[in-house]
Amino acid sequence: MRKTALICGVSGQDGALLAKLLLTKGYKVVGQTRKLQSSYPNLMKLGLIGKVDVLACDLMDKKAVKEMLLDVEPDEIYNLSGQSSVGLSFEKPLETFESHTLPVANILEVMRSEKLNARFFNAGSGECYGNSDIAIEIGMPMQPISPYAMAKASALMLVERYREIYGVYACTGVLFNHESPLRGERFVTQKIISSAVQISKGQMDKLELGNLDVIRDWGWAEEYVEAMWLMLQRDKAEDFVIATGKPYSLEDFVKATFDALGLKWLDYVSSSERYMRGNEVHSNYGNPKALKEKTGWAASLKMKGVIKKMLEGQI
Ligand code: GDR
Repeated sequence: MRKTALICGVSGQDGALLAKLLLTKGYKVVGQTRKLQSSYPNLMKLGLIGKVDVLACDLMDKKAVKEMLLDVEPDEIYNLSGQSSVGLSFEKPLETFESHTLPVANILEVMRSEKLNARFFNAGSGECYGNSDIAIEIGMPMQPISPYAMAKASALMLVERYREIYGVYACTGVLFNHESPLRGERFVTQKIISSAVQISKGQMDKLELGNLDVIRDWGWAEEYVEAMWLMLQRDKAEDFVIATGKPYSLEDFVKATFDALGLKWLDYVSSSERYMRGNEVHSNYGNPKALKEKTGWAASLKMKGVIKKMLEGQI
């Protein structure tokens, strides 16, 4: 029997990449978006227009969520919706909080009350664990220091408790930074790649960034959506870290990008207060060992591989 997947937040980077993956696996893919739009750039770039059934639903509205779930009857639900920029969450704290917690609460509550026979994946974030000098694993204490991280931490706890108390099949993939050419320029990797390419073509001469000392774990988004799918194929719902396990500084990322284009980064890049955050997580990287043990998944592309692929997507 052909399975049906419902992807909440189908128009974003991960939503579009997951839709592509599930279509190749033979799923019927229904994609939720807040409002119907005249175009879906990410779906278009992946050649998915007409292949995904896009529907509009306000995930903050429990009644609308219930109608959608009863109508679509999904076997698998993936929640990739919400305001995903940590930086922007300092300017829009409440909107960010609601955008990550209410949809999860509504989906879980409908699954519980209607006894839905569906499996639920929620996109979590390594950012919830705050600053850590060691690789983050499930079970470590969460220390959210941004509005975004507080929202994601609350959603993770909702999933955990609904699983524990009500036996709902629900799990969180604690995702670390994962990139692709579908990334918007609000995120630092796309900003660096796009600026470095323009600098190499003589169309730009300076790049201003914030804190270059931060340590992050950058992987390839296409591989991360595979991990999401694998998590829902298990008999038991469990939370996992989805990461490469390799920490790099932002300066490493900048240098490797400029090196790949034959440029000296120090000639072009500066650090400015303008791009610093109200509260910054200095070091944040994950330990993907548990996921590898349970599903065989491991990230094959690490930072330099990610840069190479992003440059290929740009030039
Ligand atoms: P992040 O991604 O906050 O880690 O969240 P982002 O690319 O925005 O920032 C990464 C790090 O780079 C520093 N930085 C800058 N960031 C931006 N955007 N622009 C700059 O000019 C700049 N200069 C330095 C940031 O301060 C930060 O430390 C991403 C998102 O995908 C989340 O949704 C996801 O949950 C986490 O990754 C894991």
